[in-house]
Amino acid sequence: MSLAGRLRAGLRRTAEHLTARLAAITGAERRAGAAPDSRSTLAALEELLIEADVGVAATERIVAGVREAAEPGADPRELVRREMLDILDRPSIDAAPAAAPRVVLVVGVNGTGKTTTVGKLAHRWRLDGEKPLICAADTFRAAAVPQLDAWAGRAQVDVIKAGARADPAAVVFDSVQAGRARGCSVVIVDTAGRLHTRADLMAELGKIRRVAGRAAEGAPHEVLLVLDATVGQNGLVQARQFLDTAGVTGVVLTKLDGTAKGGVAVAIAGELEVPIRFVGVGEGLEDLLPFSAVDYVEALFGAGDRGDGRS
Ligand SMILES: Nc1nc2c(ncn2[C@@H]2O[C@H](COP(=O)(O)OP(=O)(O)OP(=O)(O)O)[C@@H](O)[C@H]2O)c(=O)[nH]1
Ligand SMILES: [Mg+2]
Repeated sequence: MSLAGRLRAGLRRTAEHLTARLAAITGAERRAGAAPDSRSTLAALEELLIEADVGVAATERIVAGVREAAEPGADPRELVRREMLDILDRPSIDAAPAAAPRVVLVVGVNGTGKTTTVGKLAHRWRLDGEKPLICAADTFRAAAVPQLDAWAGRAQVDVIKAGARADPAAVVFDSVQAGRARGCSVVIVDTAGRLHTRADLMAELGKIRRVAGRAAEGAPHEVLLVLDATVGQNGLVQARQFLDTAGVTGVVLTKLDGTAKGGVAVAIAGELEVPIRFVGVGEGLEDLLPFSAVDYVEALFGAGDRGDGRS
């Protein structure tokens, strides 16, 4: 299946919810002879977007855009799609090329999909011709290392690990050195889940960052915050804490399959200063896709469906 096809499959529940509701609004308003910028249409649209976890700020922006852009006969679906694309399509930040290995830290609250994402990233980057090395810096949870080992096996990538309860920062230091010695292009660090409200655990991330910086200049070169899409808006609260203390440079939005909350990507893009880098659409090795605003919006609204009023 193509990347776009896999994304479409992953976003199916959100897309079905959005398009069915939008079609219902459009149909009802048309029958009532209302314009796309009528008060009742805009109110219904606002309610729908909030329900789809688009968030208050992004919803207000979209509704305002629809109000301004609406011409007689315009299809609200097309207007919403245009506004969403506008919010989602942000310039990607190209990190300065780092001396190998570059260090990518994967962080987030418990159970969001960090370890799974590390495995999927290693696989993707290896297929891209890179030489990844995985660092097992979750020394907190006993089952973490075997789980990561299994992923590394699937991705055919080596893992550097330490004993239980070892200092995660020390494992990161060793991994970066091992990565350099083995000629690896990237070291991907799996960290333990931590609640954004735990100051001590957040401080530990600060230490990992500092120690990584001592092992390689400019490290960590990328800090990916893994957010669980099924958590919806609460993910934004977590994100702000991690942004402030962990130096997050990008978001991975996981578990889009099986949720109707895929609109949360729009809230994230609208409200956080960092880009969405990847999206997770399943539990398999191949189920991590680079984020593309155009593909995302097409998957939400159905490519080629220009909203001709039929539904
Ligand atoms: N459906 C689906 N499940 C996912 C996705 N990503 C991760 N998961 C599942 O989410 C669960 C938790 O994943 P982990 O990778 O262990 O999460 P974690 O953040 O490492 O968890 P902790 O280390 O305990 O904080 C697992 O059952 C994964 O299979 C995804 O994109 N889609
Ligand atoms: Mg984990």
